[in-house]
Amino acid sequence: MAIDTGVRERTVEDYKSDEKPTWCPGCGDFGVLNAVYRAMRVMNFEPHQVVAVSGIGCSSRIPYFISTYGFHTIHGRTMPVATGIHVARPDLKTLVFGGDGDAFAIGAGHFVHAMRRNLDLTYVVMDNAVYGLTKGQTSPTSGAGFNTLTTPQGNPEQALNPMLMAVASGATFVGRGFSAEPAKLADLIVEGIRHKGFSFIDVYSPCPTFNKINTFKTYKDLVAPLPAEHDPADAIQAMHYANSMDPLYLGVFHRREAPTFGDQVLAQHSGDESAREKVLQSLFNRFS
Ligand SMILES: Cc1ncc(C[n+]2csc(CCOP(=O)(O)OP(=O)(O)O)c2C)c(N)n1
Ligand code: SF4
Repeated sequence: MAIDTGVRERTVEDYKSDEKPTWCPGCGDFGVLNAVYRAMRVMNFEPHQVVAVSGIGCSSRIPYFISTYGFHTIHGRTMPVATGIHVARPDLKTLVFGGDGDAFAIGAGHFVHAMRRNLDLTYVVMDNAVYGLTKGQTSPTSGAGFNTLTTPQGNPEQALNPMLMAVASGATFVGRGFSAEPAKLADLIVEGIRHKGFSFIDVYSPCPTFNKINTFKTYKDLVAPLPAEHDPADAIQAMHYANSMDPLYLGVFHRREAPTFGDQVLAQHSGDESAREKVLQSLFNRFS
């Protein structure tokens, strides 16, 4: 479908592509997609000013369903590709998507360094605590004891806590949402997009087909909004709430201001905006 470049007040329909989602009925990723459409409408983005980047996985199909530019990359390599797009075209809004396997297993190294660099990107991870696309193996966020075809005696590993990892790695915006609450999730995504710097949003997005433990009901019984007195600038308090397993808090855990990767590079070139073009041009010349 041709991308609409007409400037006007947008509706949610403007961000829907002609492709219908191929997810299983009841998949949590529908709620995330719904929230993304809403967030894009609130931002009133021009579709041609946005790039949706993803890895491989059921969740990573999301760029097909959004009427913007899209890049369905390879498993675990969203961050290198998104970094390249962002550095080459900082005028575009780069939104990054993936599953917990894509982000925290094969992509874990890239994830940490993107946060440490404070790239001005928004990363939405659709966390179902399982590998959905490959039919139900454990992922880094699967709980200990989780029984799958590859762990018939139960998962012998402890689950990784992505929220702790993000705060500790220097992410300047860390939030968590739930796909059963798309309106609140949309607000969270909007906050992440408006944040200048790396925004990480982990979303409980159940896989009813392959994960019978981390279900909608499991989360509905456990989730709660972060206490009103929580100060997101306080990283230690953010980690305290991230460590809680009951309740599982939702909302903005951590937020702070820090120079972005782009700010730092610009400062090295004495604020010369054309430096980026010159460096990129010399790279293109070298490889063309
Ligand atoms: C380099 C590489 N290794 C492994 C795979 C196989 N593979 C495809 S998707 C996937 C994991 C999917 O899980 P997740 O990222 O959590 O996404 P979900 O399908 O659950 O949304 C794996 C291991 C691959 N495609 N490429
Ligand atoms: S296998 Fe799971 S994650 Fe994949 S589409 Fe089906 S419900 Fe969603």
